[in-house]
Amino acid sequence: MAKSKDATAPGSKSAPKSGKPSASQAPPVTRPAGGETHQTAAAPDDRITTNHGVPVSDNQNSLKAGARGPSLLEDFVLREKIQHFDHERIPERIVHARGSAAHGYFELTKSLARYTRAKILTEVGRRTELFARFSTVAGGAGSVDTPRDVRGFAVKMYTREGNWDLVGNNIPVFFIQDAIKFPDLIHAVKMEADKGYPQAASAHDTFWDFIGLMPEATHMIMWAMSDRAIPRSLRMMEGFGVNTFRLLNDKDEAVFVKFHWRPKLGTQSTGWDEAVKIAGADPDYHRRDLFEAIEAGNFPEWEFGVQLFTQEEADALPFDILDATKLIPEEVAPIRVVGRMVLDRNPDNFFAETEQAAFLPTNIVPGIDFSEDPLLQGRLFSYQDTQLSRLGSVNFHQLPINQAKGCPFQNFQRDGHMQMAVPKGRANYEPNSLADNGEEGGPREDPKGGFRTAPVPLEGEKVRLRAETFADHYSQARLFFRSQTPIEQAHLASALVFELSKVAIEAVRLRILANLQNVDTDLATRVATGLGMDLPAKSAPAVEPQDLDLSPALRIVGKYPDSLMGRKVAILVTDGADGAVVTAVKKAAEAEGAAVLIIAPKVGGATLKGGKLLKADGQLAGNPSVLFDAVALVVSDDGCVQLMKDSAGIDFVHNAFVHLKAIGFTPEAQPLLDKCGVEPDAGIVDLSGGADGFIAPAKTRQWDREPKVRMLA
Ligand code: HDD
Repeated sequence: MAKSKDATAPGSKSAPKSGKPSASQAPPVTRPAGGETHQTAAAPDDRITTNHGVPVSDNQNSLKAGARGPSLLEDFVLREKIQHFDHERIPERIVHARGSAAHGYFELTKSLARYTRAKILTEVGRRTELFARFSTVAGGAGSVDTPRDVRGFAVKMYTREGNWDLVGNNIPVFFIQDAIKFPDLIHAVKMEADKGYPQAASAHDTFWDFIGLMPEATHMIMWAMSDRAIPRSLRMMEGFGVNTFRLLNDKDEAVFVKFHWRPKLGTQSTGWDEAVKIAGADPDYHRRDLFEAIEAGNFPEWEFGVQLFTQEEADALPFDILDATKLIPEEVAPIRVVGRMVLDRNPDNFFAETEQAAFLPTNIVPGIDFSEDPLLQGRLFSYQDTQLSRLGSVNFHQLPINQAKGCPFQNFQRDGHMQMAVPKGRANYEPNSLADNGEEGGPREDPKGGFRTAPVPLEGEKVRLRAETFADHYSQARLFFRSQTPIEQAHLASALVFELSKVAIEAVRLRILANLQNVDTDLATRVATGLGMDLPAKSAPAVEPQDLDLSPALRIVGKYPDSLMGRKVAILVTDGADGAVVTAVKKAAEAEGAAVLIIAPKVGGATLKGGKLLKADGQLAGNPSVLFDAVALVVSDDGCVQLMKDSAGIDFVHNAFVHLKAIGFTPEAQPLLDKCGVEPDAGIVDLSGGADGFIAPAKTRQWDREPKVRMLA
């Protein structure tokens, strides 16, 4: 059995039956019937070689002692290949393991020369190459794209003065105030230590146990339970530098700064039920969306903005700007848009670029400086350190994706694991006078142009203390909740109900309810009602929260752009459908910038009324409506009957309805709509009156429909 399998395996070579070639036998080079290889002889430039350059004659068969004999240790081709494969994986990131990235550029539109000497922020019109990676936080590298989670928003800008990495999130605040709590936070949110689950989910005991005992996390929890934590697309997320930084001008005068990225496509989200279903339908939903958009030439773009404020302005705020659990409302310090980021090129290789990219908050350029934020201070150690175990070498900065591409880099650091550079000469120390001897002396310090730290006066005792100014944990949580629209408040409350319903320890649920009352009594009551629990006594806050002026800028609902750019529309077509309606919907949606896909029960397509075949872009079962922003049902009477017998057809329509999407339909689809419980509203559009009426509701969600289809807290 084994013998005949060997002899006929594709690409295998025949060998003498005895397995012992005699001196008179020709080498086994002929291929038996059924064993042909698809390979043809390679030209010298195309041929496979070992890692050391030796051409490989056979990439299908290992070297054996006879055709059926054991493999030989001397087969360096086999050993090298298997050994390299065995070591293909490197440790995934301890957090933000699941990520997707793209290349692009930063372009400055307004100079900040008054505030900074950083060239990237003063040279208007110059384009700086960059690499941006977006990520979830809690899940492993192979987890899905759409859990409820914070998203990392990391941008590496290859400036002319070194790499500047802005390693932020899509939420402007953070869970904790001091870096010393970070390992605890991450242990609590990741898979529970004994069980190894849940993967990529905060809805479990240990996370909420930690949160209940850490009131400073409450503001971040408001964001994490909002729709911001279930983004529609990586292209539709805001980005924030989170920590406060400084800008430093030529005279070393400092001003505080917070960094912002604002997506051209607007900030858009999915619904929770939708996100859960997308996770099953397309675990790579965000990665695919980013890749396909760039491939199609729809380059994602963000405005780059700064909030600038002086020490005096910072002192006047009712919170501490060194506290990363606080934001500065745009209404208090407006965002000045001074540049843009465009992502216009997909990585060539996921591992070499996206996986090996090492973002470091310590990558900063002259004219920008850190603040004393204790979370940031800890980050300044952690990232460099984590790369050493992840990438395994102090020379990780030499990897192409991490290299300072905008300028040369040179110093007297030498050697180390995986050194790629070949420095010449003997100048490996400084100062040296070798130049006086006619030798290469190497680079020198640049007191004027080099990186300088803001001369911030500091004094005090060594203490393990948190400043009193960090003590108010609830005012901004309240500000966020109360600034939301009613629909967003209902989503936030419902998310809390969902997550806490997964918490088995009742005391943990009670503690969260006790804390939530410091945010808003109505919120706490709604969550308690949703949990079917009595509201416990309010917990005592360290500082009584204040009612701050609301910030409508914190909302998403009501701010979707008036366009279909970046959105996907599906036209579900059956045999016998009216081709003219398909064409009209496609044309109208594409005119507004949508990507339109034809979905049919069979991947080959549908035979339209009149006999013409319309090719499909996808088959119904593999393309549920959760993957689209709006759907049109262009069906025949018979086609409708078929769809009503198919759970994929029923789910397609039902989910589009309960996910608040616009549904265009030809009258033949009415029985299907009825079966799926679709009730008329502004988003349910009869296409017999033309396709135009479908476009406006396709640009948004039908928020008014939600109370009809979902019990919200
Ligand atoms: Fe972090 C990765 C963002 C606090 C320690 N972090 C990482 C990434 C992002 C952030 C986007 C992934 C970068 C990439 O795509 O490779 N982290 C943040 C933000 C924070 C924050 C916005 C709060 C303002 N992080 C934070 C703290 C610590 C870390 C307080 C530790 C003291 N973060 C890390 C890390 C990671 C990381 C362990 C894991 C992989 C890596 O760095 O490269 O060093």
